[in-house]
Amino acid sequence: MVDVLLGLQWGDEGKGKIVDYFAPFYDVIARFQGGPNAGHTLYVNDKKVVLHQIPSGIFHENTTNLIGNGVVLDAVTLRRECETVNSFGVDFRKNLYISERTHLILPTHRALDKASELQKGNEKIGSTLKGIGPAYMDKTGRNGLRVGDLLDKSFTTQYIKLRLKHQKLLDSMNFHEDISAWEEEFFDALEFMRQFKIVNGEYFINDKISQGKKVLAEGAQGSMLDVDFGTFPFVTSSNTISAGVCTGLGVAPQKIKDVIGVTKAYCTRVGSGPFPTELHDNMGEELRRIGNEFGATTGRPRRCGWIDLVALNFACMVNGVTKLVMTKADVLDAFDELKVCTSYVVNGEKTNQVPFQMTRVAIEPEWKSFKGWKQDVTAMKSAAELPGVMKDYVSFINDYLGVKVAYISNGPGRDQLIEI
Ligand code: 2SA
Ligand code: MG
Repeated sequence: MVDVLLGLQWGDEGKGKIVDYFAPFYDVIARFQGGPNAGHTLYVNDKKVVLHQIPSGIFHENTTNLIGNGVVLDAVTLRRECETVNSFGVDFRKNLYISERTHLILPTHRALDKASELQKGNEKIGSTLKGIGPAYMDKTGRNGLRVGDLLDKSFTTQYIKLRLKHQKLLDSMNFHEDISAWEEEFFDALEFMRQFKIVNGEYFINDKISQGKKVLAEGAQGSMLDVDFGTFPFVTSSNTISAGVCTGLGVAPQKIKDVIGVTKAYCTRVGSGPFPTELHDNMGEELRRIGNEFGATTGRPRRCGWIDLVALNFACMVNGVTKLVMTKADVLDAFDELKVCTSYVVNGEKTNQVPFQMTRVAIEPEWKSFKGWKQDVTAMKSAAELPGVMKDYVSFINDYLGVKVAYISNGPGRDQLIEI
């Protein structure tokens, strides 16, 4: 069977730590979408590591890691990550597999990403500029190159053809950048990739499932960044929700059992786009400071606000969430008052639904207030120790969503996770 672990907000829910915690209970960890735009932070021997493309099970000796077909892969970033993993004494060659159907991000995809954002000006998406959008465009536009193509002698010809096409596009956008250094690094990295186990991912994973192995599909970004269900156009270019597991790995829906949804105890967003519960005051700054809310890939300050139950409820619905994990609860330790958004007033009308577009309407959140617990929870080990006020906060969220918070994370460490 396959369980899914994914983010329910705009990414950065702390998925990396949670996957790392659950990894020993699974035989295979698989990434099904996204690419180097992701930043999953783990602590290994108390040292911080940020993974972008390698599944978060890599530091567990007996875990197989698969980069699925739904991912867009940057060979240069992958190579760097492999070197990082190596520096921890882990041989990435042993447990890392890549689907031959995985699309490659080319140097010109990165250039196109930049050009597109420049062209958008004030309306820019706030992309991580890793070439994600253009690479997925070439996939759906039926032009992209895949990892399996590397093994074909026509690869370089195909590459040159596609680069030429991109170059014309860049010229028409009046965007000029010398990509020769990038290209050199790219070709070196492709050579490096030859030592990987490139597999037919869909047979690989289905064989594992038939053998009774347990698979965890590791989501990247968050549900509100899903290309179909997120705050379009301020989204990423993949299906981040649980449905993406089927297309991104080649597993049938009946094979999916638990969908573990991760949410922060509050809410953040990096990049542009609607964020109804964003705080523009001191409170928002306090959340950023205490929660250390800066992008793991780009270092950008994250926008901060209170938890949004309207959006979370929507995310639970489209994902079929069976269990919730609440992260960074300790960040709220010092606050006198906490708020949760229980409905929106959209153009004067109250609703509990996420509107189809959120940029051309005025959205006012309606709040329920809670007293803060004003207690350091970071050393607590069991549900019984948690402050009563925190239990009230969580139980309100459980009732609203109709799904239970099964774990609360009370710090960045591996051992700071309390089962409820
Ligand atoms: P892209 O790069 O084209 O997919 O960007 C499109 C939008 O998706 C957002 N996005 C993210 N949001 C949160 N976290 C992400 N990963 C990194 C992290 C981001 C970072 O873990 O911190 O370091 O800045 C991620 N990746 C993409 C992005 O902000 C755009 O709004
Ligand atoms: Mg992240």
